[in-house]
This record gives sequence, structure tokens and C-alpha cells, in this order.
Amino acid sequence: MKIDILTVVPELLESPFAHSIMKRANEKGLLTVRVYNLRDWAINKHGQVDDYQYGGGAGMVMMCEPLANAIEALKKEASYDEIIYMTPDGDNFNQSTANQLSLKENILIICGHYKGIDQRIRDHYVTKEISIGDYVLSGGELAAAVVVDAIGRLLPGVLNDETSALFDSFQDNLLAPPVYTRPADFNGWKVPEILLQGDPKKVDDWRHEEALKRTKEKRPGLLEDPGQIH
Ligand code: 6GU
Repeated sequence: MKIDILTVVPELLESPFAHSIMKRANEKGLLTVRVYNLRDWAINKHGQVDDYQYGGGAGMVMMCEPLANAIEALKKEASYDEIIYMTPDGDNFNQSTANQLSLKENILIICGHYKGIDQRIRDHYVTKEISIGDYVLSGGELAAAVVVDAIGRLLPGVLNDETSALFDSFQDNLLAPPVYTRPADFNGWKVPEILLQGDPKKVDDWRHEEALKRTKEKRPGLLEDPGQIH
């Protein structure tokens, strides 16, 4: 899978994909993330990509011309299945969206800044608008990193058996059960007996019960309305 990201702050996206699981995905050739600087398509030698908004009001708007030129240039290299705009007024990102996007071949993600991008780019190029939650970030970059991470770890071959995404919270509408590692007794804080007894069936049942209990306590909505996840 290939994900291209268009941003005015490419530096913000240098580190997130250079380590750990995302790094491995890249090294295995399973996920190629390329970050493009929108200023390479600026309208003048000052690097201008934004302007005042029509109708007045504080805050700059990212202009049509650099965005359209950048998108057209990138479209010559790749045929995008989705052109995603990261915006707090987009659809809420969840595991279901991550699952769907992980099946695509080529994605372009546009990161907004300032007051956002000119509406005409949204109308004519963008196929999907995503928000990662009900709060405002200063730009779409960190949100894009979240989306790429959530997608990348789902690609076949990225995770091994031990870290398999099948057992993640949300994949079955349940939060993940508690986990423990050595020692079995830490200063008198004990690991539940059942995990030490070596009966895989009992362990499975216990984990399912704990997952249910945790979901009921923390996110009862997931049990009442599974539709919100899948
Ligand atoms: Cl995608 N962008 C910005 N700027 N803020 C956000 C967001 C995105 N999702 C939640 N808040």
C-alpha cells in the first residue's frame, strides 16, 4: 500500500513512521509513506500557499492553486482510491474506517492548517473527510499520523502472530482484557491465578469475561450499538 501526505509542515511527519511497527512495514515494502511539502507548489517565491478569507474574519485559508497543482502532479504518479482531507468537521475515525482503508492501494492525505483549505478543493478533489475526535488540533498532521498508524498495522504481514490485530480492542466490539507479565507476585500484587494454571480454554473464557466486564464498565455503548464500530 502507498500513502502520500501533503502538508505545509513535513517535519511533523518525519518521526512517526520511522520507528517500530511503521518502520518495519516500510522495510518489508508493505507500506510506503511519502510526505510532500505543499510549498513546493507555492504561488510565488515567498512560498505563499494561503491567503485571507473572503467575507472577512480572522485566520488564513489554504489556497486552491497550490493544492490543485500539487494534487494534479501527484495524480500523474498514482491513481488514488481515496483523497482524504483531515479536518475536525470530518467523519469520526474509528476501527471500522481503519479496516476499510487498509484494503485500499493508494491514498492521498491532505493536512489542513490555519482555518483550513478552500472549500472548492473539498468539493472537487476530496473523497473522504476524517476527524480523529471532538477537539481541535493546530493542523491535520498529527491526525494523519494517527490514521496512517491505524491503517498500517492492519496490513497483512506487518504484525506477527504475537501482536496480531485480530485481538485488538474494538475488532470484536470489546475492549481488550487486562494483561500481565512476570513476576507473578510484585510486592504482594498478584497475577490472577487462572493465568498461571496453563489451561488455554480457561484462559480464553477468563479473557472474554474480563473483556465484557471492562467494556460494560468503560464503554457500554459498544455493547448496545455494535454498529458504531463495524
Ligand atoms: Cl483531522 N484536524 C484538526 N486540525 N483537528 C482535529 C482533527 C483533524 N481531528 C480532530 N481534531
